[in-house]
Amino acid sequence: MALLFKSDLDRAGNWERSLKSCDPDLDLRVWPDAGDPNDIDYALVWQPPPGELRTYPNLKVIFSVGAGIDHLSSDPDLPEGVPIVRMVEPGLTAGMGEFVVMSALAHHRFMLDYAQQARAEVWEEISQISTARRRVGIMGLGVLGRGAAEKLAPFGFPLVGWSRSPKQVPGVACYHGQDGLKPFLAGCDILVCLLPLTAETRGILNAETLAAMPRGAAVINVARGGHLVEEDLLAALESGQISGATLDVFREEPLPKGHPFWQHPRVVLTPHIASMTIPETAAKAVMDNIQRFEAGQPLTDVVDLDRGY
Ligand code: NDP
Ligand code: OXD
Repeated sequence: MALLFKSDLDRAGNWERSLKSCDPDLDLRVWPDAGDPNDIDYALVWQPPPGELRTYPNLKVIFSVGAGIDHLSSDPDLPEGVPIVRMVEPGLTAGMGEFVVMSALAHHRFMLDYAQQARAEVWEEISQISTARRRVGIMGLGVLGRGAAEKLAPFGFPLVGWSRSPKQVPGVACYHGQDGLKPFLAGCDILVCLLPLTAETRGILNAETLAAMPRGAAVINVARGGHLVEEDLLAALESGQISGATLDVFREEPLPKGHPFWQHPRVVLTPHIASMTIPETAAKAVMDNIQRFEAGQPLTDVVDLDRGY
């Protein structure tokens, strides 16, 4: 059984060590040294070159190093009939929860305003409001959205959520579908986007949806850059409809030099690091799934390519 591994983020070799510690006999091939393509049974990959996965004729399962699979589904030459498994592992969920809490608290406690004041050497208080008066909305109530809701709950923010199908999440007022979108947005003082990027969700953060939020709301996009119409956010920041944004993902990554977000006083940006797959915990999730598959049991976390996530 041979596993091909490809990620540009294994600078310390943690993945190799972690996979081997799950199964010391694992025949691990690290891309581009795949050896005989016929040997490869499984691939664990992040952003493989388009067409690459088709060159392994005996490939049984493709594992995504990330929770998102748009780096795979965008490949027009993906091998047909090979299941794709997205990453679900506790380290990734925990990291996202931390980032969302940090960002929500920063907007709640006016940190953008204080940063601007500090640059202008202004010493001025802004009245504090209770978290009970700051509603946080989470678009996408999947593994990461629900994980973020759990981490936000103890702070006392009223939580609302939006998903494709009806959901019941303890402590979260849940909306779903197109009909639920506007009522959901109307209750978001801080909006967190944790949707997968699909044909339905591309461009979902746009002039219309930003206008449907309460005036002065904040946006946290930790999903994909393709969810946000960047020009519409810039206009909404300009008009004051949106008071600030935390952006971790962008239409083009790395964010091009000279992009207006870089210097924008109402934008906090990070280089797609809201959360990271942690090799130690993720290797176990992948190897457990492979073991299940080899034992003839169903895989977990398989992507429905028709749905797009
Ligand atoms: P899941 O598949 O577990 O959850 C997706 C959620 O989105 C589900 O609740 C789903 O609804 C909802 N959804 C999908 N399509 C629609 C739609 N058209 N309308 C309304 N709701 C919809 O994904 P994860 O939580 O694991 O991950 C979410 C995304 O986070 C990833 O796809 C990735 O893009 C991003 N990500 C970003 C990272 C970063 O560092 N910036 C790190 C990791 C992930 P339903 O429940 O009804 O199916
Ligand atoms: C992911 C990511 O999808 O890191 O896991 O963006």
